[in-house]
Amino acid sequence: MNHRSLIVACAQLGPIQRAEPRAVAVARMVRLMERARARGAEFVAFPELALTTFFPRHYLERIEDADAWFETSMPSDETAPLFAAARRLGVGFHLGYAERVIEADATGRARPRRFNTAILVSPAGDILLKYRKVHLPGHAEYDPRRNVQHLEKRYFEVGNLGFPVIRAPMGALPGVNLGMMICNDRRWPEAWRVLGLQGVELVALGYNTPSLNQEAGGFEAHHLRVFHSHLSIQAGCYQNACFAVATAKAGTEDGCELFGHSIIVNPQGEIIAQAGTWDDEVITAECDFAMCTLGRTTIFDFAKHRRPEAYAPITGQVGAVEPPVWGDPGA
Ligand code: ING
Repeated sequence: MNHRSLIVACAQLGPIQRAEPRAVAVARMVRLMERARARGAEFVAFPELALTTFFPRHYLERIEDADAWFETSMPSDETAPLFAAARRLGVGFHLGYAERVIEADATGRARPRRFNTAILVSPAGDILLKYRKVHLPGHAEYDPRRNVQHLEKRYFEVGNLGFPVIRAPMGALPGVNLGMMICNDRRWPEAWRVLGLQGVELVALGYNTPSLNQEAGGFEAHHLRVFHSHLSIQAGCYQNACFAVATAKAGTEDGCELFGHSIIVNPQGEIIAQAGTWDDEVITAECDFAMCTLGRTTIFDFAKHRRPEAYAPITGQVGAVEPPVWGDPGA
């Protein structure tokens, strides 16, 4: 039986300091891609915002002053070495970066727009798919209560490309159903399900997640930070019968620690590879897409078992609405 399988890798990045030039980060990424290829990888996933430090932790009065952290073209002179390495090695890849474009908005007016973006790139260097982060955590204005700011809502617009899936050649396979999400998206089951409803087989996602809860909202035990990340990804894979390759940017940037623990997860929700360091590290695993078939032809046969007529609140509401109060008939 011809196995449809693909060897995938997480190219986990250690910290990128505020002053670190892109060329240094890209050189580190090329080395990771080479190490992944040496271990048989045919597809390599890099983290969210992989080219720079996680700059949304810095408050800048003028948004334009953050533009040095954005890419205005992809590829560019600084990222060209990564595309060249992919061609040389015959490896496809996933890359997260801050995107600044001149694009018409909903009113039809073209203006500068900034997104937290990720792309899937073929070994030949074609951009197969682009995604812009939908779930932007944190806040838009300076929050004096926080010991570290998380200003994604300040620097990025909500993604306007939905959660797309594309069937494209990868490795030795003529077609794999590939999708993406970014960091906080993984905590929202809706994101996974939209990909699942397009038959996604492999979800690539990168993340920059602080080890300590930055919100002053209350105590959260440290070990739960990683648990919640893994739980979200394992549940997403199990409930949509897909694989995920989830890659961290890790380590301490500007005094703020990000956790690593990149993982590759199968359609049973099992972690089949996990990073052990919080630095530049490659993990690999073989994804046999026959494993997707079991879930989507039994428990998660969406056509047979889903009942959208009962799901209206999921797209009809934004926040939760208080339930009716029970009245004791005996009172
Ligand atoms: N980072 C974090 C994430 O969702 C966060 C923000 C951490 C939100 C923990 C809630 C709880 O993994 C990014 N970049 O989204």
